[in-house]
Amino acid sequence: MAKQRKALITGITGQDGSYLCELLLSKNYEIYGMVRRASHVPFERIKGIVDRIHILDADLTDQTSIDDIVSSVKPDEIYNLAAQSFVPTSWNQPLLTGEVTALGVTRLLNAMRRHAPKSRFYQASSSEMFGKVLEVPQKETTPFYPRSPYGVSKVYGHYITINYRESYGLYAVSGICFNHESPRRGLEFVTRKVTHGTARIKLGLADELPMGNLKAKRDWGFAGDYVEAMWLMLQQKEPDDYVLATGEIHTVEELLKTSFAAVDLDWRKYVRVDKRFLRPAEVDLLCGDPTKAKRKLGWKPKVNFKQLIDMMVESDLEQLRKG
Ligand code: NDP
Ligand code: GDR
Repeated sequence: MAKQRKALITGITGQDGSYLCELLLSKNYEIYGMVRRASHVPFERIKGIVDRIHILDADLTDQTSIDDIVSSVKPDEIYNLAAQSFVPTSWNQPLLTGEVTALGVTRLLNAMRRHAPKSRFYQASSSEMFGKVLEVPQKETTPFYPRSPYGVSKVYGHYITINYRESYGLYAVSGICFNHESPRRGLEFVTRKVTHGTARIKLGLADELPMGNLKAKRDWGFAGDYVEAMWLMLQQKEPDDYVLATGEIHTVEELLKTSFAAVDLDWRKYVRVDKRFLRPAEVDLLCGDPTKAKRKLGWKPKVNFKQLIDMMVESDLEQLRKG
């Protein structure tokens, strides 16, 4: 019988961590989830599976704790999904964002180089690196022009991953992921804010939804599809970086229209623009070209935009009805 493979997932309590964990459990991996200390139990997204995995305390800002877990587990695969991932917060906390989202990658790569050099490493890079885009659609070779401290930190994480691959011969790769969403998306991100807001209005729990830039265009997919590509990227013969995207774009306005239409409401009656949600520097348009991932990994997203938003509205209605 084949040896059970061990995966270390940072950010396991986040949206992607929870889907990836379910996927790897279905493939019979032994899962080690890195969790930072909190004053509350942060297992909401993994509550159904937490008994089937090992939880390890560490923080991406603390090299000692990372060294300890990598040297004790010696994982076959490491997925670095942890980050300060909310773009607006990165202007309020630029140094923390740099410590976690940028330098945290180097800390983990250092631990892998020292204690598990045969491991395979996935870095969660982001379409935010393209920022003020220099080409449409964006592909692996498109130059970066980040527009926020978050985007700048992700560019660092991206290049340090390539640098450790080239300097030390590690199997270390980056998935340049475009926005991916789900019913488990944090409430502050635009899709979940809209679907949760729609459900609250439908159920009479709110009567308006304050929003930021309605003209922004994004390439939105389903998180469950994207974690499959992350896994596939670590199963290849040669380490390489890939754009993960749907190739289809929608405006925030279209998102509002689709979400409110799912409950037979007209979004225009409830939405108002509130300057508090505008950003110091905006990313106007992101549209990914997933051709390389399709060709080399055989990956393509299965859930389309309308199915995704319908799924999220349905889930928010159900959760709010339960109270
Ligand atoms: P989430 O914000 O849902 O999850 C982030 C995770 O990082 C949480 O588990 C959080 O823990 C953890 N974390 C934050 N700070 C630290 C720290 N100092 N030490 C250890 N863990 C920490 O993000 P997503 O799941 O949406 O995204 C996963 C990754 O992919 C992130 O790196 C994100 O930047 C990147 N990405 C996401 C995209 C998307 O559309 N979702 C697109 C492109 C890239 P806690 O629960 O304690 O807060
Ligand atoms: P983004 O996601 O910044 O692309 O980063 P977010 O959902 O926050 O914003 C998408 C676009 O919607 C516009 N917008 C609003 N956004 C929020 N959050 N709230 C609003 O009220 C609102 N109104 C309009 C924004 O201006 C923006 O243009 C996400 C994160 O998951 C990152 O970690 C990841 O790297 C990128 O996606 C790819």
